[in-house]
Amino acid sequence: MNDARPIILKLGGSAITDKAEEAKPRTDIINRLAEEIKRADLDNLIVVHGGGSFGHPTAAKYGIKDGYKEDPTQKFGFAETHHMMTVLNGLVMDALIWHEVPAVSIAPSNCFVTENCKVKFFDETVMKNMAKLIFTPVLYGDVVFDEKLGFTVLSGDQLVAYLALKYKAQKIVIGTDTDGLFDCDPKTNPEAKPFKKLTLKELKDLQPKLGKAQGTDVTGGMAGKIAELIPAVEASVHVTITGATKGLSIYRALTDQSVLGTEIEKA
Ligand code: IP8
Repeated sequence: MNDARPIILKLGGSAITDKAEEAKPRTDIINRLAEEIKRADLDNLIVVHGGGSFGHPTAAKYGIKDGYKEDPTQKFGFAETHHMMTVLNGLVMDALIWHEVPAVSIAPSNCFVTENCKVKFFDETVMKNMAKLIFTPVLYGDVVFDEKLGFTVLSGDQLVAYLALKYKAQKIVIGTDTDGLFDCDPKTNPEAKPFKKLTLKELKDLQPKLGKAQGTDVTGGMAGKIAELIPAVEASVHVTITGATKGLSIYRALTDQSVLGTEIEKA
């Protein structure tokens, strides 16, 4: 029986896929991340990954985020977006299984329902049984049914915050394609300065100024992602945002070692 409060790891779509090209995985990075997860050897880990160049372009093409507009092609778009996510999830699962992590994927479209884009219902039966037997659940940003909109996109970040609140997470680790949050885009501005530590208030002040994502992003880029995380920070969950594309930052953050990145705490 595992009663430990979980550690929630988000693998950002910008880290595990190349957002400049549709449906392009970064398999070398996915493999290295699986190795880091194995090395961390945690029995209370929940992994959530983003959509990157698999989920976002298809969701954008069919306008899935804003709901069902009685356009029958959208139904195919919903199915295709979910399928694209299962393909990316398959690659993440391949790497985790290859590294002998007891990881099992949970499709959010099968157990979450939203209302106006916010989680309204979650069937946690499978998740609870996984926790009892110490499996590593792997969820991902997905299309979901929505009681007001028909359907929408549920971001990995909303899932992370929801699960962190529900299961009183010890901490959240977010792996992205930059070493934390910066005062401007470090990919286009070499003068960009990293934020080493942020309080909830500082994060709230910063959130509207954060940049849009490179490539298509139906869930609002970094500003949207941070907005989703704020409820978890409000509930005193510690958040580390660090680089997942190189080095051992994910392993180090999961095992409470210092990393290059941004630490976010309520106060
Ligand atoms: O990349 C979005 O998840 P995110 C998933 O965590 C889809 O925002 C289907 C676009």
